[in-house]
Amino acid sequence: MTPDVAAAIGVTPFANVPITATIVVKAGQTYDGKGNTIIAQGLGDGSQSEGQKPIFKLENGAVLKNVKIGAPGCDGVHVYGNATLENVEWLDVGEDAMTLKSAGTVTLNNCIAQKAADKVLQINADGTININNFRVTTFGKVLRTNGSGQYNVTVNINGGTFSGGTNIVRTESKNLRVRYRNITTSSVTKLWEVPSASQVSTY
Ligand code: ADA
Ligand code: CA
Ligand code: CA
Ligand code: CA
Repeated sequence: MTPDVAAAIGVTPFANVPITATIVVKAGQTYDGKGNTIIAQGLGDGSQSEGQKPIFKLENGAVLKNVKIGAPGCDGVHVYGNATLENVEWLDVGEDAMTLKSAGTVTLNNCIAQKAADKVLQINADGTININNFRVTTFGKVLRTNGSGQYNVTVNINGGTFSGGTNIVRTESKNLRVRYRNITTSSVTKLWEVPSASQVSTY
């Protein structure tokens, strides 16, 4: 909708919001993007090079909602501790979409991620990742723990559509558990790339 049409019918149009620095959501605070699209400048090119800056940094207990992250996706959303991401859409995932940087519980509700050259959720700490109704199209791994790290991770997936990718979960950790239900997949090479099949169950 163009701004003039929006004004004529009395609604606020969605907008592109340019940023030149990471948006920090302080501990316990909520950032409501109101459906707008963040366009980063100077934080990275959205390629697979490491060291790009995040679009959002979520401190412990932060909530990020109703926001689209446009290209370049840079290093996505960094989470320190607990966080909730709700109705967040990555239009073109950059190096990765979300990274758990320090131990916590992260809940993703009704999120969408598209065009991830490799990883979507990068897990670099112990944690619980609750994934509720996640739609991911074109990816390498939806969730990947860092390297050979033996992170203690619980992944609960309740509802999801995953299409065009290699794995939903790839880990080297024997201390990761996945529970899932209500998922639809198409063109995913191997759903669970984990040390032992016993780490994965439905519920
Ligand atoms: C790669 C890299 C790690 C870390 C990770 C990430 O796996 O080897 O050191 O940077 O990406 O968090 O994107
Ligand atoms: Ca990486
Ligand atoms: Ca991409
Ligand atoms: Ca990264």
